[in-house]
Amino acid sequence: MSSFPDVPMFAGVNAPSRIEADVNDLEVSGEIPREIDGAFYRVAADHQFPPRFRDDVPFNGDGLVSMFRFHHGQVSLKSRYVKTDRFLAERAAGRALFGRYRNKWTDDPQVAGMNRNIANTNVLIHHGVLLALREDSPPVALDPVTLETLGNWDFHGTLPGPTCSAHCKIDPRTGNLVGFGYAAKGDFSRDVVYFEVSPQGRVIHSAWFELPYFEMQHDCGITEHHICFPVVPIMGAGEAGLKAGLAFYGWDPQREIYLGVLPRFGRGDQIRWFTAPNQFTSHVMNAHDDGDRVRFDTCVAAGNLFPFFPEFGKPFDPSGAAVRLTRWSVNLESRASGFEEVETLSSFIGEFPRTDDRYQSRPYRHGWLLGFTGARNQLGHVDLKSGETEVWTAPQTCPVLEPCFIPRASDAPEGDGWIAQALTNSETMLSELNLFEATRIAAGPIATVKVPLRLKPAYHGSWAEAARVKPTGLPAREAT
Ligand code: V55
Ligand code: FE
Repeated sequence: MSSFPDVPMFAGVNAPSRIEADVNDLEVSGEIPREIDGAFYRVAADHQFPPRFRDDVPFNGDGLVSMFRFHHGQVSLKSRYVKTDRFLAERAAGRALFGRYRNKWTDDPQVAGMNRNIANTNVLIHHGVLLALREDSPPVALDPVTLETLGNWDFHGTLPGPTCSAHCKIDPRTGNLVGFGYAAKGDFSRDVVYFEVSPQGRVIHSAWFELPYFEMQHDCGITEHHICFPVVPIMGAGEAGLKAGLAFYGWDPQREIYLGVLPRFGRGDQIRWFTAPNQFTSHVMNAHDDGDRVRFDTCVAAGNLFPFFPEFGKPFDPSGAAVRLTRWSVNLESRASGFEEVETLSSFIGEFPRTDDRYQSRPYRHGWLLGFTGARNQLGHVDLKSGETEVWTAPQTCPVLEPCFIPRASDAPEGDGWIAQALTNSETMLSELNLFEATRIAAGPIATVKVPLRLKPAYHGSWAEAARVKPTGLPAREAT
């Protein structure tokens, strides 16, 4: 093995970890409530091999899934790489074969035409399989107990396009997985296909439409009756740009933005586009119907939050990076082309928004976010009823990671439960999982699970109660 390049993306708490671990009964300070029974899954981009290009973006690391399994007041840790086609090809070769982020022209010719998926952005259970998701590819299925890779997953042959968003939602009323794929007729195509996957794991409805322009369609919001698509100008380089060495995406600080609202189970030509001046959003907290209005809650900044996707040909401009939870309201009855109302819901500067996911698509009261200022060592809890935001500040100057809500019981009221939240302690360089009373985070963690290794910072994850942490019975893919 050669060494990883000496660049910030692989330095300090971001250094590669690459560890597939099985640690039974982790050490805990404080007490894990005995009622917590289930698994917190998360996925990090953790390069198996040094990249072929030292200036590549962090999104291009191999998906490494970890599971914190809670049972009877104890916690164990398991972590496994997603054994994608790409991971297995590189393992067999003993080196990186695939080149830059979403740029097949920078690959070793021996992998031409091969699936480039690295399954590194989100993990969630649906229809009894743990789906490792990445927006440029179909899902990869893992066993929820062993984390062994079962293979590429196309919902029993019903996935309508070549891609599936990492931010599929689970509708708490129906149990459907509500998803979409963009770049659905090839990279840089404006085509999107929205789909609903039943609890039986098959696509039961799909609808195609075109974006106003090609951009990174990273997330969506669902209401009971609509699916909403925020369109902001994280523009594509195009094939010629990729061949000329540009990054896949670049920010446009001028272009207008849109919110697309499509009736669920509707046709693509029923999408309604509302527009607003240039601004940035990436991750969606929640959305809900309110009579003729759709309320769409997302983290909004004046400018770009992706330092590695600056305006093409220019250095990153951090001046518009203050990001706040914001409600966009649109009126489906009016013929107006703009947003009806824009409301900042909290002054807390935060991203990676999460809810009590039993309240996705519904009116809701509680949300949690990560602090998104310099040190990134804060967690915020927004109470939309009282209008207050409480904040917990980590003792170390280290990036905290996306919070995840664990309900106290399946029928507990909204917000009654805990927040699980991982970080890497920058003094010990070991990771920890903190557990908070979800609506009393300022009081600090009630328990800290000590991880005897350093986990690479994850992107996204989810909670599954014990009844869903079951083996699939499907055979695992052979590792080479
Ligand atoms: C994001 C993450 C990705 C990606 C595109 O957080 C967008 C946003 C981890 O990969 O490919
Ligand atoms: Fe994301």
